[in-house]
Amino acid sequence: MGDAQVQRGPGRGKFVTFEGGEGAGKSTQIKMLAKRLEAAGVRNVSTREPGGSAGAEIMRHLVLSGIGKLLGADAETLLFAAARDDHVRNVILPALNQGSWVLCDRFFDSTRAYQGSLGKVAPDVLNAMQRVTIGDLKPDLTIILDVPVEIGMQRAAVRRGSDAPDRFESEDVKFHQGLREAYRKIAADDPKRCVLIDATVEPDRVADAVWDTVRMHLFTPVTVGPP
Ligand code: T5A
Repeated sequence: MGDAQVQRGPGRGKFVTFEGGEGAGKSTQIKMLAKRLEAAGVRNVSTREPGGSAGAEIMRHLVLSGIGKLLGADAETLLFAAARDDHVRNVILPALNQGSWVLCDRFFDSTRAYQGSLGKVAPDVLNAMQRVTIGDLKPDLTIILDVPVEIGMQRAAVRRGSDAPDRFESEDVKFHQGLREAYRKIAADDPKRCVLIDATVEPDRVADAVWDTVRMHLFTPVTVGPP
């Protein structure tokens, strides 16, 4: 993240990340949460990984083209890390430091699940990449949308229509099952930051669960003083 600094204190925006397998409904829920925050007077920016900044969007085309599969999991991790570095420096930190909330579709938990658990990249490599790209920038809240593999893959297929499946969509059912388990473990290992939400129900009901979670975790309660 170069010279970019994480500011602390009440003026800083909240950083919320959305995670889950393919077709879990992350983009859908980010749009719905952004509207609710807007209505509540909370300035917010929606972004995504890989991508979200000019440099990282170029990297997005590269990684989703499948080149990482040819290079191997360690090199693929470096590509995601390079994209994240650009994104954090140019989009996420400036927005948070200006007091805006940031809603991000995937972040470092995706690297831990896809490249770590599934790609078998060693934890010390992941930790080193994390130190370089995000330093001590951690999400204030991570919402993990949980759906059975068949439902997620079916939704992803409907969304892409006649386009070819990308690098990870074309992996087999066993891969996607492993992914679901990896996310469940991430949620269990860090219960203060991560909340697992059942995303099999219709979008409005998932959005209600997301909103309750956001309010409970991130809205400062109004303290009523003595009369
Ligand atoms: N990756 C990424 C890594 O390997 N390492 C990393 O470090 C990072 C950052 C990114 C790929 O890169 C990998 C992970 C990914 O494979 P992507 O194109 O950004 O690829 O794709 P995804 O993040 O997987 O997102 P998707 O677009 O596949 O899924 P979403 O955003 O979870 O789902 P969404 O909202 O687009 O919904 C999909 C469809 O389902 C419907 C929607 O209308 C849409 O048609 N839908 C629902 N239908 C019924 N009920 C609901 N509750 C629904 N919610 C949504």
